Amino acid sequence: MAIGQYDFKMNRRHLLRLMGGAGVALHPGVQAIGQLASASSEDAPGGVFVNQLGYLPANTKQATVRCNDASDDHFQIRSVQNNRVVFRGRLGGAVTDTASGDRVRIAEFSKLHAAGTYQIEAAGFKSDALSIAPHAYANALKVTMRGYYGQRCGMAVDLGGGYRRPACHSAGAFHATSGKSGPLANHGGWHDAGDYGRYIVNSGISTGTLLWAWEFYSPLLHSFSLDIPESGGKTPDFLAEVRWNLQWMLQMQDTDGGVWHKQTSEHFSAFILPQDDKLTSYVIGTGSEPYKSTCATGGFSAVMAIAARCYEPYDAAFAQQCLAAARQAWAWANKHPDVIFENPPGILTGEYGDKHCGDEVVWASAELWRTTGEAEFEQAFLAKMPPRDVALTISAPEWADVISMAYWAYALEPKRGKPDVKERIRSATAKAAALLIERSKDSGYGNTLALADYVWGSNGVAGNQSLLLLVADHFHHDKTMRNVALNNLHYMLGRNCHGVSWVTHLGVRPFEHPHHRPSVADNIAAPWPGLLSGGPNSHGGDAVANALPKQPPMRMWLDDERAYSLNEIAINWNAPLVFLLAAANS
Ligand code: G3I
Ligand code: 9MR
Ligand code: ZN
Repeated sequence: MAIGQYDFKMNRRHLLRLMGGAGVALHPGVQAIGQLASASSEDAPGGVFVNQLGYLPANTKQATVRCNDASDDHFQIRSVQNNRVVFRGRLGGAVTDTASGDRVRIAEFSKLHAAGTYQIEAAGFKSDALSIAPHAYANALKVTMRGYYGQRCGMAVDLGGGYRRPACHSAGAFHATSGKSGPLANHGGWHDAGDYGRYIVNSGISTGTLLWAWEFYSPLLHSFSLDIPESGGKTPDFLAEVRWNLQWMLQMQDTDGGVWHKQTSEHFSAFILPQDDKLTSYVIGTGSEPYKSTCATGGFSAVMAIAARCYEPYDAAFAQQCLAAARQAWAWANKHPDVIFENPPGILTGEYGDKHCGDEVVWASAELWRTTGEAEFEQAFLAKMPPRDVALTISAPEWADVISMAYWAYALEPKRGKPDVKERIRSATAKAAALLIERSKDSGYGNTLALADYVWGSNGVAGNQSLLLLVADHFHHDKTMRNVALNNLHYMLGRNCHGVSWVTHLGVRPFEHPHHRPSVADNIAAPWPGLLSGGPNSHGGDAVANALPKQPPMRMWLDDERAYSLNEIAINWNAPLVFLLAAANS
């Protein structure tokens, strides 16, 4: 069946739409609590919404009950094993949740600590089976990290369960816009998202976040088995997976130290499997001197500096190579502080057109200082701190803005550095965390998103807000910060107005139709595992999203593989999720 340009797997919802003909309202396409969720929040079916993977015994636990105001004030929790009621509580008052438009009440059951499988009964509804278990998220961490293995370019991949494919994109070349010419062997990396491009700016934040997870949660991740081809080697699995991408990033550095912005075909491929995509994978530059971009080079430098620390104990030669690359990139970025990348004529793939590269370069200075202790890097960092009479603002990082990672890198250094500067960063982080904690309290579904945060990739925004909270917890040892960070995990895994788990293969009602070429083009009904949907986006961005009737922002999502501004997956959205899951397992 051809929809638009591409063939998509037939699914029931597409069929319904086609039968209804053009102009039929698109329904949020995921089953909520046994019924089809309807298009408007007023007639959305009620239900009890929880993290479908359950909760950790010691952490806060809340469910959202969507119900009418007249409902019984009391809720109870019954053990599935013996049918006994083990917990009784009173629902919070009914409130209208602005983000979803839903009338909701909160069921608070943090005091239920005993491991087991339960069902919440509230307002005439029953929740899904709900587990409380110390290892509730162990599998999720493995599945989401293996999601990266599934994204590997340039080698055969086998995730098990039939999710396997041969090597892809072996035909590489320098595009004329790169200032070089000729063929190029494929050097690995991860496909960015639902497309097969590889983009340095986005690789930078993704890889940096994963390496930070390694540094924060090292004892856990050190012994963490991923079942990847490198398993059993000297390098721990987690670092081995990340190295696959670093290896590609290293090849994107020119001999002058600058780093090309991306490696993609000239336009997006059709919805075919990676090995069937025969478009040349070009190293693409700005089209004129100096061809490389500052944002790419700055982010690259930061990541290579982190890598030099992480790989030192396992492969000193590789660590040295990363450090040398970081230094060269740093020098190039200082020589060329504002080369912005825009897609040159004829290039139609993702732009990642970050207009401000100062933050990437400051991040590089902080990471290089952390790794080497050299004064030049510290001075460069300190020179970019806002003056004392200007407030220091910490915000959740995103692909176009990594300044907070720069500040945190400095404050995270345990031995060296200026105590007053570190204190300033720590207290600005606490302030930002406090704001997120307030938002979570105000949210009917417990997340930390402001209404303005429902943009393309809002689930990534939620993940990065959790990252902020976890960094704040690291600085201040505040349980609330960690609990609220976990609230976004609960939101992503089912406690949301769609009653959906936004990670493929996780929970009882995971989304099924990511904008992800391998998932659409293979012969398996379920998508590739461990991938986070971009999530609700109230601004549109593709034809399907643009045709959605306007609703409150959390409702602006659809489980539709055509809707890339709502339901694509991307390496920079999975990364903070892995970080959060590593925290949850530590
Ligand atoms: O930050 C602004 C916000 O201030 C404003 O209120 C809001 C209103 O539209 O927009 C916000 O910016 C949005 C930005 O994402 C947020 O990060 C832009 O509108 C939106 O267009 C932009 O979307 C980006 C998208 O590419 C289009 O350029 C996504 O961040 C980015 O994740 C996505 O990346 C694509 C790659 O290009 C190609 N590969 C797939 C990948 C994922 O979809
Ligand atoms: O598949 C592409 C996806 O990875 C990108 O995020 C998105 C925005 O750049 O574009 C998708 O490709 C679409 C293209 O932009 C327009 N024609 C249809 C393509 C596939 O749906
Ligand atoms: Zn590939």
